[in-house]
Amino acid sequence: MHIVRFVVNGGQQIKVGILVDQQVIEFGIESISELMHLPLDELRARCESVEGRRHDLGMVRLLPPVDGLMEVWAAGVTYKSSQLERMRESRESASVYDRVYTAERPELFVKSSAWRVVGDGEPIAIREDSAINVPEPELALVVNAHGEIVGYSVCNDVSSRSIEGENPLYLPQAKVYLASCAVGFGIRPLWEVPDPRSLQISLKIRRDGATAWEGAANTDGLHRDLDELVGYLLFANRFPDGVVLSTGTSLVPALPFSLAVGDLVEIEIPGVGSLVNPVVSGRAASQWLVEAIADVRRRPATA
Ligand code: DO4
Ligand code: MG
Repeated sequence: MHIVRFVVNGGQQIKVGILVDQQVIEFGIESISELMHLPLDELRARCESVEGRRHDLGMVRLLPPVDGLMEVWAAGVTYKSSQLERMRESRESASVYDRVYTAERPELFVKSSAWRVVGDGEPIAIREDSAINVPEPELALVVNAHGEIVGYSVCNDVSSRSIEGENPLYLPQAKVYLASCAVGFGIRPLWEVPDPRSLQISLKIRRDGATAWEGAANTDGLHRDLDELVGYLLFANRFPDGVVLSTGTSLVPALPFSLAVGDLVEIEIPGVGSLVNPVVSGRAASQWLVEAIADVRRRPATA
């Protein structure tokens, strides 16, 4: 089962439901945020008793499961490979990555507000002023307004390695720009994921009909507890509509690999979900995100 946000094909009214066996069943509400107000046990009861209108999957368009006041945050340098690659790209600032990997306090940063999140099949962007750009496939935690992890999704923390590598203080520009954050097609509820610390994460980058890069990892390599990451995120903050916390990447293509326009980035976390996005460049190519705030039909055709 996945909790999904969707519109019926060609329609404008956003709905929320569950996706089971290629069918979407409506909850009778219009936002994921509303579900995030429920404590975990009530959310589960709601999901297990949903009886609304049904749609075949082919008759709906799935939207990213993030809305309202929800935000996407991300953790960094949570896997050894991420620490080592950051140290390689950043030369004289290498020690900051070394220190944060072993520090008690994790690195956490704001990745996106809800409206800026790209969904499955929609284009992600690389910056025109960045030479080296990578996808970062990550397990994302979905946390409700009460601070409970209620489910999981897939996040692509698309990043500029050259901008971050120049100076770590440029991290917000390397990480937070239009179409730099993609989230999978739905939320796999917590009660259906027996062990989130033993999930395969695979990444494939297709270019001109061939595989330009591929790799696989497992969340058992995550250096932090999930509750510890959520604990730090909530320590001095509140998320009245819930929050998505991406847990960091362990798949970083070695330098000087960079994403290119026309690439197709495929991420899969079996048991959680998948995310496929073509790559475009520049702000103009992602203007649809701004237009889609008022009209969901402005979202582009999906890959
Ligand atoms: O320190 C930079 C960010 C690292 C990151 O996003 C990751 O490890 O996934
Ligand atoms: Mg990341």
